Amino acid sequence: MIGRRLFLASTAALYAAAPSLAKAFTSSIGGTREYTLSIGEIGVNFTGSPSRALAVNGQIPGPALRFVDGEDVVIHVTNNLDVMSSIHWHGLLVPPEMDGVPGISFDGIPPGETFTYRFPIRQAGTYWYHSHSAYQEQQGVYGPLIIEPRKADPAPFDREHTIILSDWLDTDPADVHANLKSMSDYYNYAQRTLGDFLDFASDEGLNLATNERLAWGNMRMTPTDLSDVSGYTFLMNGQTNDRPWFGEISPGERVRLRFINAGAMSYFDIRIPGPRMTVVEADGQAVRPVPVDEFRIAVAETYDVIVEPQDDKAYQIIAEALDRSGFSIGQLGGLQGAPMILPSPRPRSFLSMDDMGGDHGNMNHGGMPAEIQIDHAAMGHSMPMATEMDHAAMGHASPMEMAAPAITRDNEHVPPVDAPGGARVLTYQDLVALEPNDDLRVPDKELTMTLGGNMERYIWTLNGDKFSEATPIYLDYGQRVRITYVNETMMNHPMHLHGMFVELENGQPPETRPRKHIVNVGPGRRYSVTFTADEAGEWAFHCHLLYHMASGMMSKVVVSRVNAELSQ
Ligand SMILES: *[C@@H]1O[C@H](CO)[C@@H](O)[C@H](O)[C@H]1NC(C)=O
Ligand SMILES: CC(=O)N[C@H]1CO[C@H](CO)[C@@H](O)[C@@H]1O
Ligand SMILES: [Cu+2]
Repeated sequence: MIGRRLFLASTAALYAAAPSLAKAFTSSIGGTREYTLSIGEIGVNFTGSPSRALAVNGQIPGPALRFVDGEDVVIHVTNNLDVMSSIHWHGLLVPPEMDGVPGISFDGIPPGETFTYRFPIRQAGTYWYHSHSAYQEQQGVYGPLIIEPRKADPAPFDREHTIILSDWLDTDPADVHANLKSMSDYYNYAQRTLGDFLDFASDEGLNLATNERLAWGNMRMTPTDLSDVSGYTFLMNGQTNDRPWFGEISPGERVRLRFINAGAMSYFDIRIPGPRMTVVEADGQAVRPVPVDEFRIAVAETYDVIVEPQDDKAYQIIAEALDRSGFSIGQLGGLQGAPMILPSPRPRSFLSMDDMGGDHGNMNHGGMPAEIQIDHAAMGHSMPMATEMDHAAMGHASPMEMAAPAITRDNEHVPPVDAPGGARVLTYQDLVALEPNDDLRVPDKELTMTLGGNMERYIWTLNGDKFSEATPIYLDYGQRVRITYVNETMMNHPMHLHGMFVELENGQPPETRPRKHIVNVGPGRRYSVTFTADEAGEWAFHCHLLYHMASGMMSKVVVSRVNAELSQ
């Protein structure tokens, strides 16, 4: 067993373990690893009707790029489109001019031209890359990027698979965005009105306070606004459920699964009925192992888990969209193509005011998270469809499937719950950095970022401004900074600061706060992060929901050794 573990015995063994990289791999000479990528258009058929997509080296996802910590990187990216393009290395610590954001890092890659990225690798873990131009990420320009540590991996494994999830629409994303702007609930198929919700709440005896009703009204949103774009086909490693992705394993192996959410707008709840998953890495950073039955992956996050399936059979990897509009299914082990029973959708959850942080205890009866409770209520009364589906599930799903209860809730500031059925769901509070943080200074600069929006007009803002109108945020080099996100909307926003990791204030002592590149800020919540502004340059700072970013939810952070006074 030990002999087969990928302890980084040699880079040759490492690269042999990932066959798909042959295509992009050029050479590694004297500690420099070189890749050649090209962005072009391809034909696809994800939905049963042919459509056009954009791809890296002719494939979706693009080729897996693999590096070893400490290597120098040279990546030539050729743009074969007739519009500007770019590649951003998501989660990588790079010089600002190599970060790949047009208008901030560089001018972009013009049609027919090649841009060569050069930077040293100074980290390890699971990351990814994607276009930062227009809607190209939604159209297929993304791929995994894996960096092996120089020393033994803190979470050793016998075999690994990278699982990159994404969401696909045949509709041109520019049309999707135009539709969102003209009628924001166009894509919200399960639309309910505020009135419906209040009727439902009163039928259920939920005692909504007057100010709570006002809050719903002020947000101009309905309780089912879980996601604003729906109708997606979900992909796992570029494959649909008709021909699910297959990962080979042998019973008893320690298998590392590197999950990447490359979706433009979709969050997924991930479970593997059978073996318990142990989370060992979040956003590329090693964490103290956390055993879970399920975890939610926000847009652009990555999580590595270890599973040790004991039986020689087919296991299902189930990634269920947060809005319950569909799944992406994969197969782990067994005979490839073994017939699978598809899971039944779990009930859609209402957003409750409890999800919005703050003390709304009057909705919480019986000590259960309110959302779960509302789910049960919904199954009984006002969601006959869901009830039917659930009875169907009870009748036909495999015992494994039944083991996973319908639990949906936000992933922060909620105590870890052993949900009905004993399922354990990962929360941000469970994340503990394996390597201690070295800067323990108290922040000397405090920023509040208000996440705002108007769903009726589909405008999304940071501190009330659209990107085009926003003043950059100026930080002193070396400064300790706290950002408090205040979410005044009913949507999740996966906030992404380029260039630096931030430490989540998740209840851990400062030394062991987890470092992340994405911070999911739940509907109506407040969440603080701390970081050291130790990467000089101009950095993009935005919500990673593609249509939110494209609608203005973006800003620029400037870290410099001078000019701290400009920030006021
Ligand atoms: C697209 O896929 C569907 C279903 O798999 C198939 O019936 C159809 O022929 C395909 N179309 C093309 C043009 O390949
Ligand atoms: C809609 C809503 O509840 N928004 C809240 C967001 O968070 C801030 C600060 O906690 C509250 O003041 C808002 O009311
Ligand atoms: Cu957003």
